[in-house]
Amino acid sequence: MTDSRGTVSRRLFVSGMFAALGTVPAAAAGASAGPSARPPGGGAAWESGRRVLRAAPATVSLGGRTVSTWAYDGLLPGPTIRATAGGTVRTRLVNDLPAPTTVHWHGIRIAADMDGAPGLSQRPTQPGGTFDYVFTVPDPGTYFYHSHVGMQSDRGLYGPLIVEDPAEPLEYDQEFTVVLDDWQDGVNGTPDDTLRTLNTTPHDDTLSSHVLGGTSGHVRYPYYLVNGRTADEPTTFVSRPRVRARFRVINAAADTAFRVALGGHRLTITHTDGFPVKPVTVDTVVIGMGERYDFVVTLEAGAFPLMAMAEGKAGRAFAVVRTTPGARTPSPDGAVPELQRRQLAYQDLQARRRDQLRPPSRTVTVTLGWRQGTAGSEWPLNGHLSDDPLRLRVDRGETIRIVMHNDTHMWHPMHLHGHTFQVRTTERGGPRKDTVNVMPYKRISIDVHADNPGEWMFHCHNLYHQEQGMMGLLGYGKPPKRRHVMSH
Ligand SMILES: [Cu+2]
Repeated sequence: MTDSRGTVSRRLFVSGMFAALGTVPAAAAGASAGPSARPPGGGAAWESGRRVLRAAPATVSLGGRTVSTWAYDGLLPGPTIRATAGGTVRTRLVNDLPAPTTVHWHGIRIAADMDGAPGLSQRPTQPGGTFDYVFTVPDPGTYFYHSHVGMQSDRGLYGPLIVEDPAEPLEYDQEFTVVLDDWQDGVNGTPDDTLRTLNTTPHDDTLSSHVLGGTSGHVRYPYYLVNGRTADEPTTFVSRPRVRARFRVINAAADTAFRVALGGHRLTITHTDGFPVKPVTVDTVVIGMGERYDFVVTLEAGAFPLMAMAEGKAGRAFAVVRTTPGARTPSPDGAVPELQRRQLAYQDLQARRRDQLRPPSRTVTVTLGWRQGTAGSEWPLNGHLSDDPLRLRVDRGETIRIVMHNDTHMWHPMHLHGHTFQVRTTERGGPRKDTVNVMPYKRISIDVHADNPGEWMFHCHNLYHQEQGMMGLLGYGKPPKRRHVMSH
């Protein structure tokens, strides 16, 4: 049984099981078994007690084809970084890219100067340079890291960050990390080329809501990936029947939400954006860019499709969950009826009692807008673009409510750095999250407890929208220097 507050310890027979299967225990540590299995830690290098994370041009295999891109340690996704809650991550970024870069530790309640926000918390690290990221990880859960410079995270510059709970209350036998991505880099130009194309193509705000059905993004990608592999030569997650498996699903895509289901199984959702929720069992979950979901499944015997449909687009990411060696491999084109069954809604999610925030002392409204600018679409927050950003001011210790009103036809997965807010699906309830989809023409309220002083980015995690200006700031105390104080 799932019991997010229970006392039953996780059964740790994982490495023994993998020995029996003739594969490596690293498969239990997040990498998939099968064609994309890799050695523990990806053969990480160390310098001065810091794990080296090397950002560099790389040639990677997506399965059937090979592409040139930018990646961490030559891997796609980047290496899984694991830590224990309360512990310290020590990572030395080595920038061997031909461009400045930073690493953002998405979702971590981090010290502001380690947040990797270029021009805000740090200067980007120049080509040939290094930067030491040293920070504690206060909260367990499923996170990820990615470049926060320009379009770089739409290349290969992302990887999982898993923070383990030393007193893990969730009972499971084995875990898999599932990283979803939309991919074009090295296939038909670069993400920067795509951004330039978007900026020179007139955008019809009235037409596309029908054509695209309120889609999460603009870009038709040639590939959608699970753990760096296409549907044609998919990742295989190897387990055994009756194993209780925890899936940590991360949407690292720039412009695509995914509708995820596992054929033949229901999903018991246990966490979103790292934080536990009261478990709820559904058939499918839609995951916006920057969001994460953990779910547990008791696996049946056979081989099953793990399907991630690109929401509002034609295309899919696909992997195989195999518990029986001889079972026929499912087709990426096969039907997965669970995709049409009960879908998780935010209203289904409830934080634990101890994670509930106090009622807010005040409310601010942020309107998510669109307008045609001289150089393409602009996506302002209360009329402000990132070059003159909306500045939300908070006092340390207060809780404020931000009501986001999406006045556009596109999704906006809004992400706040340095905090995990509470989505108010009811006046007193809702899940803790750091990224929330604000659907076309809808409103959503989040409460933010100001417990981590700094100047923090608050932005759309559609990378194209972010680069077209959809970025504000949340900061503590009096605004630094510039006069553009937030308006309500
Ligand atoms: Cu957006």
